[in-house]
This record gives sequence, C-alpha cells and structure tokens, in this order.
Amino acid sequence: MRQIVTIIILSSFCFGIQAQNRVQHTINSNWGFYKGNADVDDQDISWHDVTIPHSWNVDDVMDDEPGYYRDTACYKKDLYIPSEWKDKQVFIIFDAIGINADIYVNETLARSHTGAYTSFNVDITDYIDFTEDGNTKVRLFIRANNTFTDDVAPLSADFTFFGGIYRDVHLLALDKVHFRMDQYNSKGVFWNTPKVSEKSVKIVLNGAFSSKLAKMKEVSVEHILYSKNGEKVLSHIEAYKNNGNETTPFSCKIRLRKPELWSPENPNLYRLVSRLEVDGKIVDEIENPIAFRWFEFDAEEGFSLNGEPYHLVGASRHQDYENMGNALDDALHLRDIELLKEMGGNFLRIAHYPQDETIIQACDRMGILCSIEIPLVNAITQSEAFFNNAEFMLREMMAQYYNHPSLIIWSYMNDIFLRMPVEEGTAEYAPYLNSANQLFTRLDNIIRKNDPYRYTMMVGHGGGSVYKEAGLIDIPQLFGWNIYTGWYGGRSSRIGATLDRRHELCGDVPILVTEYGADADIRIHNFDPDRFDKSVEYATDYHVEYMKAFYERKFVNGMMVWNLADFSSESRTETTPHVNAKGLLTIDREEKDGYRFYKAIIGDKPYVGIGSKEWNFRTDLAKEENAGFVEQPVQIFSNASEVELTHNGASLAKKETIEGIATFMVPFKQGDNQLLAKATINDVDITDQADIDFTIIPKKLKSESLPFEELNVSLGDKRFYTDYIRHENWLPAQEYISGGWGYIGGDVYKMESTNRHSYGSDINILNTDLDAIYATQIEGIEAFRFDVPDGIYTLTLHFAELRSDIEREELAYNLDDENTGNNVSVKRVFSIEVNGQVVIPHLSNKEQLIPEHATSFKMKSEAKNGNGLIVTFTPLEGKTILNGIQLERIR
Ligand code: GCB
Ligand code: CA
Repeated sequence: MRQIVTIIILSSFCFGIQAQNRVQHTINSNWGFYKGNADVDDQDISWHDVTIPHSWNVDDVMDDEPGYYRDTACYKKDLYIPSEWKDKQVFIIFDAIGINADIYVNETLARSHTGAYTSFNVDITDYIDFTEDGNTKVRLFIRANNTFTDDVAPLSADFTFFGGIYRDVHLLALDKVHFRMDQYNSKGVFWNTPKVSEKSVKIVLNGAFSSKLAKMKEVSVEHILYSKNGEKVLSHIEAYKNNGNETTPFSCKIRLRKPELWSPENPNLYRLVSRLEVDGKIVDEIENPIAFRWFEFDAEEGFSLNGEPYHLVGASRHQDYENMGNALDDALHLRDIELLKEMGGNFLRIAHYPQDETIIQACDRMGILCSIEIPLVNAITQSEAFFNNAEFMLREMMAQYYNHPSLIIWSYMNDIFLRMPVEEGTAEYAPYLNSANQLFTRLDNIIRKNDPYRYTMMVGHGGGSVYKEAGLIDIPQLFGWNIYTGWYGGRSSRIGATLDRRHELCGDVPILVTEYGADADIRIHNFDPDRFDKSVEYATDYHVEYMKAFYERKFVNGMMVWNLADFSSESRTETTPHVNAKGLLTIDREEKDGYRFYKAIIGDKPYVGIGSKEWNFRTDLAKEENAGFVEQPVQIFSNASEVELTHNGASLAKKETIEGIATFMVPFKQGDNQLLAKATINDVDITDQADIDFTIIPKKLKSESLPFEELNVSLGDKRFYTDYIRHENWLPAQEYISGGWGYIGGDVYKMESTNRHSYGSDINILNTDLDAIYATQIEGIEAFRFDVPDGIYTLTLHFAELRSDIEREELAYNLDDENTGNNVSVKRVFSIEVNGQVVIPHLSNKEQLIPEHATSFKMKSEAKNGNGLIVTFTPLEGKTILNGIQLERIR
C-alpha cells in the first residue's frame, strides 16, 4: 500500500553507490559428477571432480558414433553456509541446466526445472540448520538429464542438445526483505520506456518485494538513475506497507528530460539502481541496465532507429566452442560479441534459445541490437503439456531478459513446419496447422500483454506457403525468413527474387532475413566454385549477392548471417562432420573470408585484409612447361575505394574495390611469397601482410628445376584441400597427361538422388578426418599414372565405398525437400597392380572395403627404367573405384 508521497530529486554529481546488502558469488568449483543415474543417498558411486560450466557431451558429439549421451547424470557438492547468514534468506541460482533437473538439498527434492536455456533459483533457507558459529554444511545433489521428451522443446534442431550444468551456479544471501525472487527468476524490477524522444523519456517501473519477516514493516523503494559517466540524474522514493510474509507490488513513472539516446554508434547506457530500505537501513539493492531509444520496423520503408533509417546487419550465434561443448565461461561468451562488433555488426539474433546473460549485457554495453527466442524449432507436439512448457519458457525468458535495452524483438518459433510429424493430404494435417496457430497466438498474446514496447517475431523457412496456409503470417508483428537460395537449392544470384516473393507473401507484416549462409570449410578452395562445394570462395560470392540484394531493397528490415561462428550439430555429415560450417568464423573463432567481407562492407574502422591468408602453404600446377610461376586469384577485402597489392616487393596494381573486394592475379613463385595489401582511408595508411609458401608441380614430373617430392590427389573432386594438421595439400585430380600424372578412365561419382552436390557424397565417412577426400571418387577407373623419375616412393591408395543401403535418419537441417544419400548398394571386387605386380588381388566391398569407412593401403614402390609408376585397377565384379592417391619420394 502506498504511504508516502513521491519525491523526485533531479540532482547532480553523486558518484558511486552505497554498500549493498546482497551477497552473491559463484559456487562453480569442486563438484562431483557421475554419468549415470543414482539415488541421492547412494554411497557406491565413484564421483569425478568437475568444475562448472560442465557438459557431459564434449567428446561424444564429435566422435563417429552416431548420437550422443542423452540420458541421466548426477552432480553433487557440499555447500558451507556461514553462521553470519542465520537471519538471511539463502538461494542457489542455476543459470542453466540441460535439459531437466531435480535439485535435492540434504536429500530432499527442493525443486525441479524443465528447459535447458533459462535460469532458476532454489530457496534453501529452510534446509539450513545454522550452528552458533562457523559453517553449516548443506548437501546438494542434482539429477539432470538431456533425454528426449515429446513435451519439451526443442524436439528437433540443427544443433546439439548438450547435457550438463553448463552455466554458472551462484549462492545468494538476501535480507528477509528483498526484491521478489519467485517470479521466473526475474530481477524483481522491470522497466519500460513507453515514450522516448530527444526531449524526454517516460520511464515506467514495476516490480515487487517480498518479506519473510513475520511483522508488518514499512519499506521504502528507491530507484536511482545514473548516467553512463556515473552521474546521478534522477531518483524516486516511495514507501509501502508490508504485513509480513507477503509480496508487495510497487510501480512508478518518472520522466527524464534530454536523455542521451542509445544506439550502436553511441551506446549510452544508464544504470538503474533499485533499493529497499527498512528502518533507515538499506536491506536490498539491485542494478539494471537501462537506455533510451525508439525504433520502428516497416513493411515498406524498413527499419529505423531513433527516427533515422538504419541498416540492421549482424549474425546469429550459438553457445558453443571447440572441445568445450556448450560449457563456456563468460570470457568466451563476451569474445563473440566483441568479434561481432569488430566486424561492424549491429545486430545479434540470439538463436535458437536464450543464452548466457553475459551476451546480452555485452550487447547493451557495446551497442548491438538483438532479438531473443525460445527453442521452438522444427516441430511442435499437440499436447497441453508441450504448450504449457512453451509458455513457461516464454515467461521465464521474458522475466529474465526484460531489462536489456539492446533487446528489441521477442521471438518464439523457428522453421516450425520443417519437420512436421504429419503429412500433407492426411486427416491430421489441418489439425496440426491449427494447433500451431493456437499455440503461437497464445504466446504472441502473452508477449504483447507483458511488453507492448518491443516487437514479436516468427521465423519461417522455404517458400513460406505453409506458414500462410496455417494463418501464422498475421500473428506476429514481424516475420523473419531463413533464406538459403543458392545453398540448399537454387542460385544465389536469384536472392533478389526470393526476397521480393517473401515481401509479397507477408503484405504489411515487415520482414527480415533472420538467416542466410553458406558452409565454408577453410581447408577447401575452389577458384571455379559450385554450390555446396564448401569452398571459401563459394561462400564469399554468396554473401556478396545477398548484401547487394539487401541494399537494393528498403523493405528488408535487417540481415542476420547464419552464423557468426561454426557450431556443433551432432548429426551433421559432409566435410566437417558434427559441425555446421556456415560460420563467418571457425569453431575456434579464426576469421574466414566471410568475416573479412563484412568487415569491409559494414565495419566502421579502416580495414584491409588479405583473403584466405591462413592458406599459407599452397600447391598448384604449372600451366606451362617451364613457367617459373603459377597464377592464382587473391581477394583483398577493404572499405577503401582502392587497394594496392605488392608481391615480393613489386606492386601488382592498384585496383578499385567492388562490394568491398578487389581481386588480383598473383604470379606465385616456388617458395616464399610475400603479399602486402595497402589502402589509404582518411589519409591513414593501412596494410595487411601474408606469407605464403608455394609449391609448384611442374607439367613434367621429371623436371630438374623442380625435383619431385610429393603429390596428394583427390579423385572425383574439383577442389584444393589443405590438411593443416599433416601439412599436406591435396590437388583435384586431372586426366593423365603424358610426362605428368593423372587418372585414366572412369567417371566422377555423383549422388543420383540429389542435385545439391555436383560431385561426391554427403555421408560422414567413418574413421578419418579426411572426409572431403574420401567423399569424392572416380568410379570405373582403369589406371593412375605418375611419370616420376626413377626412385623409391611411398604410395598410398584411399578408398571409401559411397554406395550403400545403410539407413540414415532424415537430417534435421535439410531445408529443401530433396533426398540425399545413395541408398542403393552395389557389389564390387577389383584387383590392383602397381607396375604390373598385383598388390591386392581382390578388393571387395563385401569384405575389406567396408561401406562408408575410410580404407587405405600404403606401400613402398619403385620407379625404374624411366617408366614411372602406374597403378592399374581391374574390375572382377562391378566397377573399380579410387578416392584418393598419394605419392611421396623417399629416395
Ligand atoms: C535453418 C535453421 C538453423 C540451421 C540452418 C542451416 O533454417 O534455423 O538452425 O542451422 O538453417 O544451417 O541449415
Ligand atoms: Ca576424392
């Protein structure tokens, strides 16, 4: 109940805040872990020491066994609660546990939680039997699981559902009077800014505090607003009566004149400190970020921020990292936001689930607008339990991420019709669409009711007609499209037409491109790139096309690259099994050319970067007999209008950049090659340098100027492949040239069931990391010749049977409806001879050549009498094959 009248002080220069009455710290160290199910009081378990953040799926998501541990595991820890806290209310906060958790305190179930991506707290006060002094031990036991259940989203998705206590755990001690803790683990205070202008801003504050005191108390609620510089600009105090053991709501409106507006360019972040005072003493204090900005999405005019048209360009991001699963510490979360900012991105799609708060705090501070969503991906279950869980996740997300000024969009589903459990044309189809409509209407209404000052968004895939048919397009305030024209199907030069069609489909609902991307494997290069070849070059071209189309279309409200970094997706195959390689950065956050491209076109700092500079040792074929060099194109990324490239000290040329890129033909010489790219922006010279060790393979392998050392050849392939671990380059095969090398006879293997790959297979080849090499092949090969000089060589032959009838689960990420795989097995037996001597008489795919497995044979071979080496393949049944071949000179 309101007691005292509002006092607003507009005051000056008061730095710092008073001592807080809240104690909170992490309790991440020294946990016991057991991968299995156990009872709380089970004495026979052997526990392993672990530190939180922890996931039990770090290794098994990367091995070649399909699937990963999706079951139960247990954690335990002894907590020591100081006697000084005997008048406190003590909580444990779990920032997230994947996916379901039961929390036992002193062997009693204190709380259960469902959902992997939101935080929750447990009040453990009643379990503590305080001693006079010293500590009281409290035993924590947590049973968690990441088991699939129909009733909990996500049901299916192109990412890994890691299990574990993979975010921080905190211990929190509060006074008996404190900001409310029992509302989806919210902060207990919520701010809104219904009206923002340059002149003034209206701030509405709502919240509640709880008292565990038995007595009635008068509690003052004070809010103090500090500017970015720590200046106290406003405060408001109001007193409320609490009758003891109850929760009292409070609310107030305050007005700030001449706010410093927030934008990505000027992230003027204010701090809102909220305090509770009882008997003149501060008993609780919390702090929330707050900032003032207004924004609008428009179906024709596009996005505007603080009244000005604004190009939203950014990326999505998953919460994982090489060899860590999703158990990342704050520094790695933060690093991603720094990398996005450095690239020039001003938007982050926090997809496909709420992420560690570090992320969004960094967005507030560094100036990156964002959206956040609950993990309703690919499909729903038509059950009340599923609906209720979805609503619960939404309410938790809203309660926990509400006070972040960088957040402008709440979203609640992604590609929801991609993996429908019902088929079109059946009786279940219409009811399924109808259920989806009901669920999303319900979720959308909850958001609009609880936060009318942000936008709601749905995200769809494909042509979009099913979303229209289900009546979903008109539910949210924004529709995001995940568009892969030129990746899963079609050509990227048609992206403009795709955008025009989505625009038309959505009418007056503003649209964004919430996803677009192409796999880029930094080991793969192709100067004549094809869709789905995974080459760095294809991905760059794809991004260029998309950005051109975006700048030509005002109605596109924003572009979010899929994805900032490569990420774990256990069921993925192809050249980077278990990883989705659409990142602009690798999974350990090395720059790819995509990242350099965005730095050049949206980055705000002067930039010049040499494309593929990490490809620092290369091998290529001389085009002419005695040419002392090999020409390869090198792309320079820059936001300067002109760049100069110098090669071994000599200028190649100055070139204009087009879409941030200038391409130079570089005459690489045998050995060291130094590249220096130079540009001048606003009278400041900027440079980038690369050192590339180049090996030229001469036309004739008996060349004296370039003596033969080694050759690694991928059959049925058009790409260069660099193995950074073994320091080896693989070349695409060529047909035999006299005096040189190459294959004789046969055809390039291509999957019949899909047009996606123009050559090779998409399966995960087992027992190798050279998936790219083994996935391509010549079938029906007669021979492979190397016209090498006389000498002793190591010859290695690589085979993988790509045709098999092994059943595979439908891939969650198959974004168009093509089939993949080659589910027809064949029989083949062939013999192999080297220089006329039979080395393998019967190589059979029913015997030693196990389908989908890498099989290789290494042997010593001698070239004599000037005849070089010839490997012959003779079919005994079916066709011969060869996937890769390596030859290395020993002496
Ligand atoms: C999508 C999904 C995303 C996938 C992506 C892809 O539409 O929303 O989760 O990872 O496509 O790479 O296929
Ligand atoms: Ca190959």
